[in-house]
Amino acid sequence: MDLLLYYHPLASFCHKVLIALYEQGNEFRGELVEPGNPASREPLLDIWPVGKMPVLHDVGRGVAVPESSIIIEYLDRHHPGDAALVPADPDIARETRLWDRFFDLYVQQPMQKFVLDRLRGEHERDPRGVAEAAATLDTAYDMLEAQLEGRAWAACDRFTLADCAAAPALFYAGIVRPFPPGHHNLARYFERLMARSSVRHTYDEARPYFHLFPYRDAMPEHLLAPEGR
Ligand SMILES: N[C@@H](CCC(=O)N[C@@H](CS)C(=O)NCC(=O)O)C(=O)O
Repeated sequence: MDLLLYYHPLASFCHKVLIALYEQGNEFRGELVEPGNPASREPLLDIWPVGKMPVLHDVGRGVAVPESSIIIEYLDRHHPGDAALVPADPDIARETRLWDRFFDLYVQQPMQKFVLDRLRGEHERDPRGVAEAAATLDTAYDMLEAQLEGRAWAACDRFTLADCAAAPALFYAGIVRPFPPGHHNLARYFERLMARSSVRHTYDEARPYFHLFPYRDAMPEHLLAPEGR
């Protein structure tokens, strides 16, 4: 198997790349990195000492690629599927990259603030930082409600890198900070994402690990046990 992915099945930035791999139909081998198991982290740290997942190792080409967006761009170029996840048109590609950045920086990162804060001891918590993260998410939800007016997907008329970033960002963000009730475009977009087969596959694999998620108590039933399965 030429493609190895250092990952954890519960990690949202890993979900982003898994969704891309499933969209493209790429075969790969997952190398499990467990945060509490230093030995499992060593190969990842050798490649990328900051220790963040995911990292892709393309054994055939002898290339290691960190950072989820860069990995997806790399796969698009060297192991593409039928439809490019970064469209060829330069203006549409720019929009795609913009919304990819948006989901990583203004949805995933504030969501991570909530999650990491809950993992800390009582005396190490940062209520002000969490309140700032909540305000960022509220602004992001408002911006998305406007952006998604009359659109099926985040950046253009088809599924792209931006939607790979959106699915895991909104999956966990919607649990720690539920979408406002009147945000129907956002709610319908999230439903469309969750119905996509690459996304369903990713969460079917993550589901056995949900008990490790510190907001497990706040997860809605339909995410824990989707209808019909
Ligand atoms: N900018 C990075 C962010 C990656 C990231 O934050 N990964 C988290 C998992 S979702 C991680 O590795 N956490 C473990 C750690 O920080 O030790 C990307 O896009 O890949």
